[in-house]
Parts: sequence; C-alpha cells; structure tokens
Amino acid sequence: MEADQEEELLQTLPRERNWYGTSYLCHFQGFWCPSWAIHGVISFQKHFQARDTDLILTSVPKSGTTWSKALAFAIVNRTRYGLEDNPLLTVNPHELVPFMELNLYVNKNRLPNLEDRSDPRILSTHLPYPSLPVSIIDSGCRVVYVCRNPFDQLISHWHFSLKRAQEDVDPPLPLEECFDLYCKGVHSFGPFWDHVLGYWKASLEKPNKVLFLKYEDLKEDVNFGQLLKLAKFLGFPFSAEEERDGVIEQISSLCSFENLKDLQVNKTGELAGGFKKSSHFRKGVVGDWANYLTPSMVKRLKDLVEEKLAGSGLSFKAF
Ligand code: PAP
Repeated sequence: MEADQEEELLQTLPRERNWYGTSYLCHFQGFWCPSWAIHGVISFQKHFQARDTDLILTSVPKSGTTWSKALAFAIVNRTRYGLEDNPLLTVNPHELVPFMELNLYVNKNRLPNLEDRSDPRILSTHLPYPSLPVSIIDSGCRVVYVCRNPFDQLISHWHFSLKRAQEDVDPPLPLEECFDLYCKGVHSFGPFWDHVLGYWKASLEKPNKVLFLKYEDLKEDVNFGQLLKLAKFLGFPFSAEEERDGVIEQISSLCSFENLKDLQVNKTGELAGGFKKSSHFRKGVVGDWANYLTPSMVKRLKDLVEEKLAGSGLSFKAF
C-alpha cells in the first residue's frame, strides 16, 4: 500500500482517543491500533517472511512482554554468554528482541534487513492472532504468548500512560475515563478479551505452534514450572546437568524484575518512539489493581471479562 493510500485508509477508519499523547487509536482489522503504528502494522503484514526457526513473542501491551523477551533471550543464548557478559546486563530487552510493527517496520522508506540475523531469530509483536502475517501462521515458526489478568494489565497500562502524558506535557486521562474506554475494548491492541482469546484458541488447536503463558504463573513458579516449559517449547530444553547446576535459577534471577529494574541500562535513556526504558519497570507484582479500582469498577470488569471468556476454558486467578 502506498503512503497516500495508507493516509486515505487512516481517514476512513473509526477512531477513538488514545490514553495519552496526541495520537489516536484507529479500529483496524477488529482491534484498536495506535495511529502512529498503522504503517508498521501494514508493512509487517505485507513483507515479513517467517522462517521455520523463528521464535515470535506476542502479547497485549503491559502483560509481561519485557519479561518474556528477557527470558527467551537468556534461554536461547545461554551457551553463548556467561552470567558476567550477558547482553541483558547492558542492553534493554526491547532492543535485544525488537517489536516488528513498532520498531523494525516503521521506516516508510526502507524495509528492515532481517536476513542477516542468525537463527533462531527472536522477534516480537503486539498484533492479535488473526492479524499476524500469513507466513507466521503457515510456517513452522513458534509463537509464545504471554498474558496477564486484565485488572493488573489495565492498571499497568494506565500508569504507563500517566508517565507518557507527563513527558508529552498533556493532561493525563483520569483512571475513570481509561477504565471506561477499557471496558469498551478501547486501548492499544484491545479489546483485551479478543486478544487473549485469539491466542488461547490457537494454543489449544496447535499446542506445538503456540505456547500460552500467564504472568501470574510466571510469578508463582518461574523456575521449574514455567522456565522448563518455555525452554522446551523454544527448542532449547534444559539438560539434567543444567537443572542440577542451577542454570534455571540463574536465568530467572538474571531476568527478575528486581535485577533488570536496577540495571543502569534500564534506568536511563529511551527506546525507539521516545518511550523511557524505566517506564517498563514499575512494580512488577500481581494484585496492585486492588489499590486503584473501586468495588463497582471491579464488579463491572469482572462481570464483563467473565462474560467474554465464558465457555473458553480460560480464566485468571487474580479475580
Ligand atoms: P510492554 O508491553 O510495553 O512491553 P510489558 O513489559 O508487557 O510492557 O509490561 C510492563 C509490566 O511488566 C509492568 O508492570 P507494572 O506496571 O504492574 O509494574 C512492569 O513492571 C512489569 N515487568 C517488567 N519487567 C518485569 C520482570 N522482569 N518481571 C516481572 N514483571 C516485569
């Protein structure tokens, strides 16, 4: 699609205000896409050619993306780097595992060169399952989805918007307004329920293709529950010797919220798009929503999510 056709398309799409900044959200292929990302989305869908060896990390924003990037990178590269020289100590996880539609495909004049990347390429996207490029679905590449209970995801997203709004010197949207938009499904890459259900169903239909993880499970048992499963799925299972030598624990410590948050590289500077690296590390806990949502908000969202997920077999422990 040419630039002027994209501009025309943007003008015709239904729009809603974004939670921060001067950009807006446009309703594209059934989800709410930040207007500034639409070019990257279209270009990624059109041009990306998946390899069978690719590992694609997916999520709705604020669900544990940064964490899953760090974990996947550390697992896949554990024989290349030691604990002392691991790139995660000096490079932000979003730079080690870039977003395709938000980072790699944003340049209107140039496509990214992904051919020179060695296998396995670890790449990421926030796109819903039905909007993934065909080659991701059709090839043998593997997809890891991480999701989070909607209460914490909403609150994390709201805090992120507050920070962003302060930087943009825009008046931030009050929580009540964001909450209302959230219940209408209006937030980056929302509605939440469509996003999680798309990947949930794919993971049930194709368990060797799509691995479905939950932030809360990672918090509860990152080592022998989730890391074992993730490493096996990625094609890099831990050997008995590694298990015995504590490699799993070393990886989870390296990627822990506390460790990553305190690294100099994650405290200062910005990522592409002007997002502060530090804004990706706030509290990193389960249940912080209880400090913000009123009982009536909790009831409204709980009822809504239960209705949307009914019959799917998917549920969240946090409520
Ligand atoms: P993104 O979609 O913009 O990349 P994402 O990483 O999915 O954001 O979500 C950020 C949340 O994950 C933040 O949650 P909070 O606001 O509730 O605190 C952030 O603190 C949390 N987070 C980041 N890194 C980790 C980690 N290593 N372990 C646990 N939680 C983390």
